[in-house]
Parts: sequence; structure tokens; C-alpha cells
Amino acid sequence: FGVEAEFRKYEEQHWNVFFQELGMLSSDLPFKHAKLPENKGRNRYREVSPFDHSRVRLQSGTNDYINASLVIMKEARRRYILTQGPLPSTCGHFWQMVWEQRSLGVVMLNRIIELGSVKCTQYWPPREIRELVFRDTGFKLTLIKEDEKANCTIRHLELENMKTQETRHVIHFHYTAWPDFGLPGTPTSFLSFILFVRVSGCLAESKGPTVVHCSAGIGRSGVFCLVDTCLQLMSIRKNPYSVRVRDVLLQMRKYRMDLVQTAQQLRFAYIAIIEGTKPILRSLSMQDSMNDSDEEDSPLMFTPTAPPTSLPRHIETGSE
Ligand code: PTR
Ligand code: PTR
Repeated sequence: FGVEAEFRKYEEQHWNVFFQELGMLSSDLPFKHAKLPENKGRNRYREVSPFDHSRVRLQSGTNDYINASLVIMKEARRRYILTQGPLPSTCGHFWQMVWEQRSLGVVMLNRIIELGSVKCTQYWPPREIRELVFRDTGFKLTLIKEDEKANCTIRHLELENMKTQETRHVIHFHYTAWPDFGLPGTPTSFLSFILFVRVSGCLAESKGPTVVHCSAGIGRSGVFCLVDTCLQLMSIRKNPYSVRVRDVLLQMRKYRMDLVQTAQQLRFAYIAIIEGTKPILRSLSMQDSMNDSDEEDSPLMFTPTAPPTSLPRHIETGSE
């Protein structure tokens, strides 16, 4: 089918060549706010900036800048905020954004320390402390529950706006099996993680955009959104054959630069999409004889208790 044919073509040619071509077709848009002198300390990496047109603005305080981009995939009915791993000085801004944007889900795809260096500030309360206060922006965070699984940890947090004393529930989905620039463990464990996020309901249109981050908020975050959006489009169109991953990625790159960081990450995204498509195809053939259901996030995907069958030999994941 469509994605598999695309995949085969790039397997025969060269993923690096394809990846570089994509780079040349990607949007080159202005990011003046990121480069203002007063915002220098708010960026983790000099070369990773949010475009001006899609940057998320903080709604209170004297400086509205945060290194975060709103990515809107209209047909897929998805909105995500992609952002960098918070710095010590931006943890308060991060939670202010979560509050103002009314996000229910925060997806984290990196670990705090990778290859011996700190890639992200620990911006949520550790188990021994349970509470963190961000005085600069006036938010308090309480850890309610922590559930550690093989490849991810799910945390339930209570976010309090200390000015109004209102509280909201936030779910933290932390994928722990993915090194910087490397690949997530297996397509199956990654797809199960996406499913956890989906069934929580945080990606629903009625909720604020889910916040997705890694260290820079472009590589791993890009893969997560690309896989989720492509599978979602296949379900909505009820036609997996019509989705071109390459076009979806180029569309996403209009909102944040350099999404998907390496050719191998892109190859992995294709493999995960192909794997995630199988249950959609099965379910569509079952639906032929039944009434159409229009629910958002209908379980047209694998379930964690019945993981997808292993990959056919020709698309096993390579190591970097
Ligand atoms: N402990 C974390 C850090 O040092 O980065 C998170 C943190 C950040 C905690 C800010 C509190 C912060 O704000 P304040 O010290 O004003 O409460
Ligand atoms: N290019 C910079 C570096 O090499 O450190 C910034 C960078 C860091 C870019 C991490 C992407 C990175 O990956 P991710 O977006 O998955 O955290």
C-alpha cells in the first residue's frame, strides 16, 4: 500500500538522499523573537528557534517569549505544542503555558541526563518531594500518582494556579527508552506509548493542545507527532493508501523547523506507521459490513494487551 511502497522506494535508493531533499523543500520562515537579546537565555540551543508565526505566546508577565510552537494538523484534528526541554529559568514559563493553553497531556521523550550531560531540567516534583512551587509565575505542582512501566512512566499531577487557587489535572507521559539522535526501542513499544497517550483523551479536540517535548523539541518530538498524525489521518479518511508521510512531514515543518532530526529517525517513523496501519486495515475490512462509526480516536489501533505481530523481515529496524 501507499506508505509501504514509499518505504520500499527509499530503502532501495538512499534515506540520506531523501532526507536531504526534504530539508531543501522545508519551510524557511522568520524567527525574530527567538533572536532578541532578552530572549537569549530562554533558548536551550542556539540553532533551534520557534518561527514567529506559530510561536506560543505567554499571556501574562512582561515577556511573552517561550521556545514553543503550535503545530496545527487540521484534517487530522490534531494540535500539538512542540517545545524544548525546560531550562532552570523557564520551568515556571512551561507550566504557565500548560495552564494558559489548557493542556491536559505533557509528552516527554527524553531523559534528564543523556550521554553524561543534562538535556532538560527536572520540571516536575520527584517522588521524595511531591511538591514544587514556581514562584516566578505563581504555579504549584503536586505529584499525585506515578506509574512506572517498562518503557515509560505515567505521572498524574495537580497544577495549581496560586493566584486563583484553581487546580487542574495534568498527565505526564514520559517515554524513557529513546536516546538523543538514536531510535526508540521497538516500533511496538513506541506504538503502545502513543496508544497510552491516545486513550487518556488528552489529544481530543475538546482539550488544549498536548505539549510534546524532548531536548530541543524537534527530533524525537517530530517523530511522535508524525506517526500519530499519519495514523490518525488514515483512520479519518478510512483510507490508509492516501496518506503520504513525506507530505505530512513537510506540512508539519511549516510550524516548527527541522522536525525529525535524522534519516534513521525518519525511517523509523515509516516503520512504526506501517506497523500501526495493520490494525486500521483489519478494522476497516470489518467495518465494511457494519455501520460507520465517527468517533474521534476510535480504537482503530492495536491494543497494548494484543501487541502487533512482529515486523516482516524486510523492514526490521536498523541500528544507527
Ligand atoms: N528545581 C527546578 C530547577 O531548579 O530548575 C525547577 C524550579 C524552577 C523550581 C524554578 C522552582 C523555581 O522557581 P522558584 O525558585 O522561584 O520557586
Ligand atoms: N543541534 C543541537 C545539538 O546537536 O546539540 C541541538 C539539538 C539537540 C537538536 C537535540 C536536536 C536534538 O534532538 P531532540 O529534538 O530529539 O531533543
